[in-house]
Amino acid sequence: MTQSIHPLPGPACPVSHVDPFSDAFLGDPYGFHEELRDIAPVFWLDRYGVYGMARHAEVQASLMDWETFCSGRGAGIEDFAKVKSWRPPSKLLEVDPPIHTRTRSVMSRILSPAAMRQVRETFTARAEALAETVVAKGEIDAIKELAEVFPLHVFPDAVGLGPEGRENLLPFGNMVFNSFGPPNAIFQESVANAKPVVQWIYDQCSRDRLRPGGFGSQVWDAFDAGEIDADEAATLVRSMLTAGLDTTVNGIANAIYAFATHPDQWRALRDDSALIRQSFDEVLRWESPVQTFFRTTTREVEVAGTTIPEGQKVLLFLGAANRDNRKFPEPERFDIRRRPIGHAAFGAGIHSCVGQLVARLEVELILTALLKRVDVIELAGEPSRKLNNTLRCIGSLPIRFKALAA
Ligand code: OVM
Repeated sequence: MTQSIHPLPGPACPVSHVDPFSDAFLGDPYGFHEELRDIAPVFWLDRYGVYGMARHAEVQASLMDWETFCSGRGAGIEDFAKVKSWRPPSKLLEVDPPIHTRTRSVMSRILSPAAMRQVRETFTARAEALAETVVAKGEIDAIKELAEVFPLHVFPDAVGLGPEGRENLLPFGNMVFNSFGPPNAIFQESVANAKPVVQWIYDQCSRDRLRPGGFGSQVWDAFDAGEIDADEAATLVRSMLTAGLDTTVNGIANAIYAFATHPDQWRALRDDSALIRQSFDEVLRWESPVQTFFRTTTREVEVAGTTIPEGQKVLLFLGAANRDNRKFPEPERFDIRRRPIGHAAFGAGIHSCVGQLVARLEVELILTALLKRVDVIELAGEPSRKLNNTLRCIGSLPIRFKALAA
């Protein structure tokens, strides 16, 4: 029994005792998601004293209503109005307009379609070379040898980092994504020995470390132009280094996992490569790399009949919204012909993923390069999970490629 009607004067909605940051939940969230969606449009998670929403309609509506469901009090479980953040808050993820409007416009210009056209050739060459290597090997761990390798090669180069120290990027992202949840063992483990990692990340954000012309250097150009101050510039570079790696690693990993476990879908992609791009949206819907984010209410608000007071943390289950059968028929089915318009994997509204064109480009190029060479992708062993308070991660993914006849 995980559900009861809370006695007054508690929250005016059903209560769940589920812990969305427990090993059991994070290891296999989908049964819990169904339970949470079915409780009510809005529920109270008494383990943490926060509200939650897991149906697509309410998650989407809350993401769109940034004036009521703000980000400036943190996108994690902690309310910045009550406790100081462990790191200086993001100038992008954890701010509201008008600051957000300014920083966001700088970032979306740097990560625009025109910018993608500039990096496309380099990214393509690397995707092709990597596909050549892994298909020749035949059997690989698709995490260590593919999903981590590609973003860690192309993205830091595009940002303009030097060659040293890149091994700090994934541990840092892993830690930040854990920090949006409670300080549980998963989080504690990821912050152990973090000091040098954090220091390295902060060092890379200063102008003199960044190759002229790269994405990072272009952030500093916006400082020169007077659009942002120096603190904002450094922190926006930090956003790129935080949000740009672990997310795309798991996006690629989840794509490989989806196709390896659905051979008919790989065949469908081989038959019609025009489906490549939309197939990534289906991967994102089916296994969303970013599973949850918090918002904080700026006023009393009524949602689907429940009154939520001002100053409440609300946990939005993006991954659960993406498997809501009220929105997506047969949501458990991975089907690349589905057009999952309106999935919440990149969020929605003013905070929707500003780096999504990079993610889309990376996955498109990897799938294209593999598609040219691979007849069948299959599991070569049991994948293992890596638990993270926010991200849906795969720890190891043994994969066998059967090459196309030359
Ligand atoms: C940031 C940031 C960090 C993590 C995630 C994210 C998904 C942004 O520092 O701006 O967006």
